[in-house]
Amino acid sequence: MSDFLSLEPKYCNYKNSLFAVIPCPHEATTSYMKGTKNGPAAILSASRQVENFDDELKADTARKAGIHTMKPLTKARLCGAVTKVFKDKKIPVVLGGEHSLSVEAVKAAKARFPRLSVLQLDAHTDLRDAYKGKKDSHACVMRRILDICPVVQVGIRSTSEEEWEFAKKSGQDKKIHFAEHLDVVEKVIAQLSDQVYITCDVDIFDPAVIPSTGTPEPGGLFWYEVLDILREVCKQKTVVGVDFVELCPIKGMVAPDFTIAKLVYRIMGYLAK
Ligand SMILES: [Mn+2]
Repeated sequence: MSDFLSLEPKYCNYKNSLFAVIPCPHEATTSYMKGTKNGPAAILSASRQVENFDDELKADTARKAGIHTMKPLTKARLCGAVTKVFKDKKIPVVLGGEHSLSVEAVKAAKARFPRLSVLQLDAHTDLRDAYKGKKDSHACVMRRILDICPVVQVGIRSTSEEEWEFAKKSGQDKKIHFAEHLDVVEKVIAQLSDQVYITCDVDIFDPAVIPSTGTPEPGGLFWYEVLDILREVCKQKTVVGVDFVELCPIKGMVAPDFTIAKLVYRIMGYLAK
């Protein structure tokens, strides 16, 4: 796998970099389209085509902050790796892989940042207690994360009766923001604590933008709508780590891979303020 942006050594050595990109090509419980294990490599490869000069921020984030790319690792090693990145005062940027891996990163974040909350960008609530007999399924990831810390959910347009009943009973329904209501940023900011971990399932985007995902849902967000949320959260909160999961590259279709690579770089720009 190539390094993010394939930077010159002085801008990507571990010691001087603010960002640690962690590829985690985990895939075990995907339920519809397969191939998210190829997500990290596709994002890294596409990142080589991203301009280092950010057109929104008018800055070269890589030179300003440094971006180190780690060797790909398994889900079992993710919590330990993220813990070390926090200890070294860096921001982990995890590239998946299926969504279930986020639990490991959030565990590490909660240990370091006790007031942690999670912002989930996703088409699906992922609040099932178990799916196909598995509690660690990608369809249950936010239920597992709710056991660790509060969660605010944005871009949602698919949930099951079981999940909705659970959400109503637990009060989580107030923190579920459906995709049809876009004017939610202020509410989201108010519901998050000051220390935030962002987990971004790429199916937050409309399938017109990102068809390359395991469980696509119509009615998703577009580029500037996703940026508007991320920009404001990064401005008003201490974002301690992020992940981008569930990209399922389609051979010969590079636009979605490039879109996520550019999104990863943009959020680094927001955080390198
Ligand atoms: Mn999803």
